[in-house]
Amino acid sequence: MEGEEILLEHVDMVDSEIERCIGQRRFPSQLYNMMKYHLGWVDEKFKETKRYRGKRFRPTLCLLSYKAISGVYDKALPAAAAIELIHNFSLIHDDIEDMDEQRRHRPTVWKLWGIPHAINVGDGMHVLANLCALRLREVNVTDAKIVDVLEILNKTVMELCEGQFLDMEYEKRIDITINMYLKMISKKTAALIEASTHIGAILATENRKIIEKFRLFGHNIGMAFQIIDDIIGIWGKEEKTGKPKASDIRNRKKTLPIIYAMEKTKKNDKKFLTNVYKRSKKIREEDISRILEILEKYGAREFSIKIAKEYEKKALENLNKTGLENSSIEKLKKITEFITSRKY
Ligand code: GRG
Repeated sequence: MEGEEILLEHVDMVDSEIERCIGQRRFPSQLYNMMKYHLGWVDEKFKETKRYRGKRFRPTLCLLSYKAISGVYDKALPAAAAIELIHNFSLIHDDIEDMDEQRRHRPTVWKLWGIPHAINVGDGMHVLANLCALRLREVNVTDAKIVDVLEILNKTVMELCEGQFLDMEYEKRIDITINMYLKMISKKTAALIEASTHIGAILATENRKIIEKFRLFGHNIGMAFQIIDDIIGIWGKEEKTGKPKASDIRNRKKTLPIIYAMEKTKKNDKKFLTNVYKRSKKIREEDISRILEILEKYGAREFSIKIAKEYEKKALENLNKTGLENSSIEKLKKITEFITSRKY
């Protein structure tokens, strides 16, 4: 089974658990329908659909980390659902902050129902994540472990917030180094992926050494995941990403290929990049073409792939150091491979 199929195998399991949590709350139905829209369960008229769900990559990592140690999924399900809700609430807020009009090939929540509703839908989903995690009581997880899980989840949301802050601040600056970028993505993106494997392991074992290896496994895939996302944000195909071509250049995002090029370029190329990234008016098509040429000239894509591969290698090393060998470990390896070869 390939990485993508392994993710698909877990989508319904995660969504049923989220549904158990949301399903208990029905009024006002429009509020919950907007959440269901964002999760890809209904269309904008609130009619059922299943076409626009995300990859459910983080909860799958949580479930498989748990299963790799325990042999079953049961006790990890409420935590996996909570993690997916945190991811989705942060996307709703991110779309507002970036004024993005499309997500998963459809209009964003704020675009359809306005910013005030979207803020409320996102905040509600954030709280539901904690309520979902509290369902760990119903699968007989000890109170001490539930507190540990809630602490990790809430510290992780704080890291997301810090990472998002840095990302927005860096958009206004042209002196961002690769190290500053790596620190920012470790908070904005890797923290939640790290929490997924960490929590899966915490729920399954008391063995500190194994828990730590799973945490580091998640951290390293998280770093690779964001770097690949940066590559897709520049070179991804519109039909796969649902976003315009070179969308991160259009939005002047300081992603790894751009930061690398800013460090490496000389004379005219450097002057050009600095000028475009300093300006605030809309970026022109010819500027986008020239930036793409510069990135090509300095090997920015190859450099970024190399760094992502290094993180992938570290992720797999940590997984091997758990000393575990079973079908769930094999699936985690396949998902890791998928992350660095994905096109969307
Ligand atoms: C308001 C307390 C508070 C926190 C939120 C908005 C925010 C702070 C953080 C944003 C973090 C963010 C959106 C990071 C980007 C991570 C990323 C690469 C998302 C795409 O993930 P995929 O590809 O999405 O897994 P799918 O669609 O598959 O679910």
